[in-house]
Amino acid sequence: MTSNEAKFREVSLLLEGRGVELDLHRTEYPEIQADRLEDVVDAALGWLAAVYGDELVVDDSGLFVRGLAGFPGVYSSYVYRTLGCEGILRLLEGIPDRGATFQTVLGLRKGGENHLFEGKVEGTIAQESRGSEGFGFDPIFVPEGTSHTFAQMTRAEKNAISHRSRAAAALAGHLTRRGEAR
Ligand code: ITT
Repeated sequence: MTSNEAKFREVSLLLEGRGVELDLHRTEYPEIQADRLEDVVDAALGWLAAVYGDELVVDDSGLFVRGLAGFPGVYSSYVYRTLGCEGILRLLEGIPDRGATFQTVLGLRKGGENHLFEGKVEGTIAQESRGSEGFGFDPIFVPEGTSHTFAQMTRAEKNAISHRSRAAAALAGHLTRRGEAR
């Protein structure tokens, strides 16, 4: 479903409880340039269906920082690899609005159709990196209602409130309505 093992563990843990089993595929696929994760996922499902056939889940996520006009957004993967968490902290120096949204779009390909499920969590960018759990931008993202970063939480604590778990819940709800999950 993704080449990122940490994302895979988060989503599969959530779906296992609903009787849905996922396998991890490490595949490179072309990502289209678009402003919205939904468009990136929709195109990815088309590519991947040609390789893997009909039953697929794809995860694409991004961190949208308000004071940076939504950057890194759909470019989060590239920006994480190049600038990292420290780069985002540097870009925000002197910018008072540290509000940010984490978004996940899960794409399901089934019956020859694409279905998209979205999850968001609002929060702020911390003043400095904190914690060593999780992955990616977790050390600098403080979800609303807590003072801890995602990287200072256990996987279960992050899963209880995360963008990815909200998207996974929407996907599971869809499968349940179709009688394909508990
Ligand atoms: P795949 O494309 O193979 O799924 P990726 O790691 O590049 O793997 P994304 O494009 O979805 O995944 O993620 C964009 C970036 O955002 C990436 O660098 C992640 O580290 C980061 N990211 C995604 N979800 C995150 C989360 O829950 N917590 C922290 N960082 C996250």
